[in-house]
Amino acid sequence: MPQINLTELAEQSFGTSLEQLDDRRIYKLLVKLVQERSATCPLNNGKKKLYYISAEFLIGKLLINNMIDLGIYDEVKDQLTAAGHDLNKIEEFEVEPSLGNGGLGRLAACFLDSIATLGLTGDGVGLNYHYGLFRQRFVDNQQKAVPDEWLGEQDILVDDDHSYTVEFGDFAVTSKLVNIDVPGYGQSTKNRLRLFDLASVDDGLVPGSSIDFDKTEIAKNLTLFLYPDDSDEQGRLLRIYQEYFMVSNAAQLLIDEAVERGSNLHDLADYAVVQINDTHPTMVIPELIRLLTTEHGIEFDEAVTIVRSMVAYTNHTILAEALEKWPLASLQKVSPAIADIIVKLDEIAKAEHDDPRVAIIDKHDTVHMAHMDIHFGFSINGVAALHTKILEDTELHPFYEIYPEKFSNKTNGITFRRWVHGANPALASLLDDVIGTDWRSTGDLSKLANFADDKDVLERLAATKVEAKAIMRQFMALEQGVTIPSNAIIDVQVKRIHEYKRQQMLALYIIWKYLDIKNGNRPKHPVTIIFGGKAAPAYTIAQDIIHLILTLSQWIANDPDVAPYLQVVMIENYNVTAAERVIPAADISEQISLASKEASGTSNMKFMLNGALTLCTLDGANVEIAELVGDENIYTFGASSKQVEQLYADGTYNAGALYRKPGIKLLVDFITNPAFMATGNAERLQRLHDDIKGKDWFMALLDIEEYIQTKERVLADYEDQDTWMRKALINIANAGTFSSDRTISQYNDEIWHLN
Ligand code: C3B
Repeated sequence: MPQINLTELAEQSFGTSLEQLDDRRIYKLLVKLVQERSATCPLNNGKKKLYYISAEFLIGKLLINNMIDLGIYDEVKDQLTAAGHDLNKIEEFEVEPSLGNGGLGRLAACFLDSIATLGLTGDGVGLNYHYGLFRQRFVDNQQKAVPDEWLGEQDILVDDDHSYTVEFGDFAVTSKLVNIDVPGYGQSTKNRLRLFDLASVDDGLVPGSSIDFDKTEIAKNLTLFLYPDDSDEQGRLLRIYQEYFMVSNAAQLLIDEAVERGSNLHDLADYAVVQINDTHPTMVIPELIRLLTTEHGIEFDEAVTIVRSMVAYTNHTILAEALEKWPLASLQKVSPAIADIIVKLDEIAKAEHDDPRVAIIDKHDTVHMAHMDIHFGFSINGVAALHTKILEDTELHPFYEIYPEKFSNKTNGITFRRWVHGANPALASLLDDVIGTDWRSTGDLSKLANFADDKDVLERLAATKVEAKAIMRQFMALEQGVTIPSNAIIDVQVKRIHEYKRQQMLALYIIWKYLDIKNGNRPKHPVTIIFGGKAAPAYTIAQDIIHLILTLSQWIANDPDVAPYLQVVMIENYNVTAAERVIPAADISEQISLASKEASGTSNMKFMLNGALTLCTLDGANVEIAELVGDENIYTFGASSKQVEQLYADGTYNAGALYRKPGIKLLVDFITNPAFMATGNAERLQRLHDDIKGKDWFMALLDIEEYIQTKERVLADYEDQDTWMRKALINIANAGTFSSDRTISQYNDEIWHLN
């Protein structure tokens, strides 16, 4: 690759010196540079190709990431710095794509990066949502969801001339395809993210400020939003239409490309493997069978055999709400042909296994999508050791008895290119200095452990935290006008808002801490508790939790006795960009889900990698983090997943009894104390209060006391900075396991078998 000379490029493109160029034009210059470099990379072109189909790809901004992967980042950064420019400011001109929601989508994005980095032939396939999930605004301390208009200004989509017809029950639509290049780190080749769109889409269906739209106009609305509201029948149907549209396009593309590479379709499994990311893409199974039989003349039985050897499924949750079940009648409406094939697959499964627990179609004519994946895929994996064990022993046990060989664990991972190299340059260069640069491609950070008692290294590590905090504080000041004290302990919980993740438990801790400070117990360092996350618009209690957090934030900020010591901040419209600013700055990583409910978590890995200490229940991948770093370098608390499962099984959990303990009642009742309620929305606060007191389905009150004690221990430990930084260093040194390169190698060696 030719060397970069930004000075020359500035002169050529704009006739001015690099020093004189404004940030917007530098941004344009860099976009063009990356596009040109990326365009010259040939596609990976192995015989067998992976199709990673996912409803979400939470890819984040791409400019810096792509410069890293193309190997020009350091050079560009140095030249810009020398000319007096700041890459962070330049990046502000990039719009973050809105193609994902949470961990599932971010995982898919990390995986694409690692697949390309390992030189494997594999594309992501999804949809091009014009207004994304939604953009989160805070109005009157409540979440307001507005359309996220990211498409207008993006520079990353490249048109592709593939276009397909997708036939629904009573009409057909035409697709168009756009691609996003995915270069691999240290590779001269690339893969792509393929995003299907609707040729007849009509953006005008969405009125500027609201995410409501006519859900019946399928031929116009199919690719407007990710996860459109499914609280009514029309919304549920729309989701099925979207899913079928996504997989029909994916299957047609896969077959076309396999034929191009020489497949006669009887040998399709030698040319393609499909990873089904959660149940949303499940209909790819009947769709591939349909295409092979009706369009390509293959017998039904053979088509089933082919598909059975090329489709694998990842389960990302045990929450019933996310394990999709659709009424057969709805599937019939969307695609009678697909519904017919599902009925046949159900008959085959029933003939093979006469057990209603594993039926695809149950006695209410409901189709269990995950069941289809397991019977007709060759692999099913969970995303952390504990999660996979729960699938095998409990949630999917009847399937495990039938197909033990199909089950495996693939603990999630994160790409270090984005989450250290890009997000935390100070830490990246410290690592380079101390252990050499190999970690960037191997993910091996273990040598850092040799420096656990090296005072100089520990001091430099502490300095990287100070630097990351300064960047985060600047970001929060700019974006939200919040001033965060430079000496504050940064305590962070960022993730989708959900009762099982228990943001409400952290809110109860905040109330406890507030009262404690009111009682005169002033912390040595101020504590800033940062939340970030969106709540599904139809999920009322999650909205109520956001409201409680925002109301507490305001209440505390207005109390001069407490404000100097405690601050609550909620990031508006939390996304990948915000994550890149806040995670490197964190001292404490909050991973406090009810044990057994968080399949894995991936922010836990990002925090650990960036030197935050984890405060957690033994849930998801926290269990593996705890094993790696040892008890003295992590803070665990709370009921175990076994205890929790038992409580659910016995039906003996009694929120009311716990609520009546005086110490707990004080905290819960704070939510409805009249003065506090008067500053917020009484209906929301009352409903949340009543829910915690009377139901508390995710058992915040079970763990709250131990949580408070543990957190106080964490805060006290922070005061001994030498020991704290040593713990941070041990965490970083052990984070290598969670490189998504490791995860993807395992997927490839054990499931995909790409060469
Ligand atoms: C998430 C889970 O909640 C996380 O525990 C897990 O780390 C990630 O997936 C990735 O495996 N998840 C999600 O974001 N959306 C879903 N619908 C289901 C799971």
